Amino acid sequence: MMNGKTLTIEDLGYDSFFESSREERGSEGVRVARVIAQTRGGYRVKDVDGEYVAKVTGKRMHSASSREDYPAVGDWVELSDVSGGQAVIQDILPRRTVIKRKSVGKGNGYEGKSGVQIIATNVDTAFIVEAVDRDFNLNRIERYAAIARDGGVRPAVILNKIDLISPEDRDVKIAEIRERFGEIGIVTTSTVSGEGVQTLFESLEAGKTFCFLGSSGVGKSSLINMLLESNGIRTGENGTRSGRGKHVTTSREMYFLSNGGIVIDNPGVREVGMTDTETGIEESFDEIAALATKCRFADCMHEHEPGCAVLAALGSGEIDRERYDNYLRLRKEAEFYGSSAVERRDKDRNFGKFMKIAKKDLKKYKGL
Ligand SMILES: Nc1nc2c(ncn2[C@@H]2O[C@H](COP(=O)(O)OP(=O)(O)O)[C@@H](O)[C@H]2O)c(=O)[nH]1
Ligand SMILES: [Mg+2]
Ligand SMILES: [Zn+2]
Repeated sequence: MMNGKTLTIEDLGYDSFFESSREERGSEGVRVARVIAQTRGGYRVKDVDGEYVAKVTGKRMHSASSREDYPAVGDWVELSDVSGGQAVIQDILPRRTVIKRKSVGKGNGYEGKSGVQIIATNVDTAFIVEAVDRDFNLNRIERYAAIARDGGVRPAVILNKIDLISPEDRDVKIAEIRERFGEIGIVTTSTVSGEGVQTLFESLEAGKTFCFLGSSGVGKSSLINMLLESNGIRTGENGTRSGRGKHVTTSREMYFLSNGGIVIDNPGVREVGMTDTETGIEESFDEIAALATKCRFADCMHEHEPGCAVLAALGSGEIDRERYDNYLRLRKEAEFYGSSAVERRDKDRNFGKFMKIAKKDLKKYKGL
């Protein structure tokens, strides 16, 4: 595929990490493929020989205790019964990284109305796509950065739609991001002028997996369309070309670029909830975490405790009020999503719904 060469398993993102887990499991002989799309009815998986429509086994379905036990886009899975474009997923190889969130929107049965939703797995870098127009929001970038770091994934920022603002305003936005996030990678792009898309393309290293995160409408799919077309991207007056906006993402899907980069697109995410772990938050607020080590009490919540170094820094202006408020809000959200009874009940209910759909599919699919 790559420049006419034969497709190798490394082109799909496979490496020694997955090879060693196969060795450990003693399953080197078992056929593996990568999950490239999740649809209502099942999965699409790909190996060097082709693509297959795949379902999970009944046995696996019965032993699954949470949605995280199910395959997600990015997973390496072990297959059986590969024939006629169909296959059966027997197991998932251990994940190197997992990007997940608390789902708060309406799910499709696989996701549920609430509960953990896996966005993508085995991702190397998450690009947080943010548009520079009126929706630009540093707090949102912060949330996405937290869920990426939480899953062991390095975040970077794509500032898209820069055709809509002046170079001066763009520099202001870049400075704001720098101030909030320090050394994070930033690429500025426009799918209208083409500016920056080549730079983005070149940053997508062969055999590595990238995930585009961001609200609906920021331009994730437009960017991926442009990246797919590019063997060296043209710049300039292509604002009216028919390709723009032609593919609308309705499901998670993985794309293989001509330079070997692997990109996962995501359907619009209305709101980003936090997962129940707080490590991602702590890492996104390094300076607060650093101050917290100087608080008098080890379990200081930095709200009203005496001897609190965070409150002292707030008082002296060393950290700003907005950032402090944001920290508290994210933390509360994480606590809220972490363990409410209502949530667990909803999760069970939605999991039940998922099982019903899945079992119906299973009946339709002969030979299981
Ligand atoms: N002005 C401008 N519009 C863009 C740009 N990129 C995407 N759009 C438009 O933004 C809208 C949403 O784009 P889409 O790629 O579907 O966003 P997604 O929901 O993040 O996948 C579409 O109407 C695009 O044409 C850009 O760089 N500049
Ligand atoms: Mg899209
Ligand atoms: Zn404190």
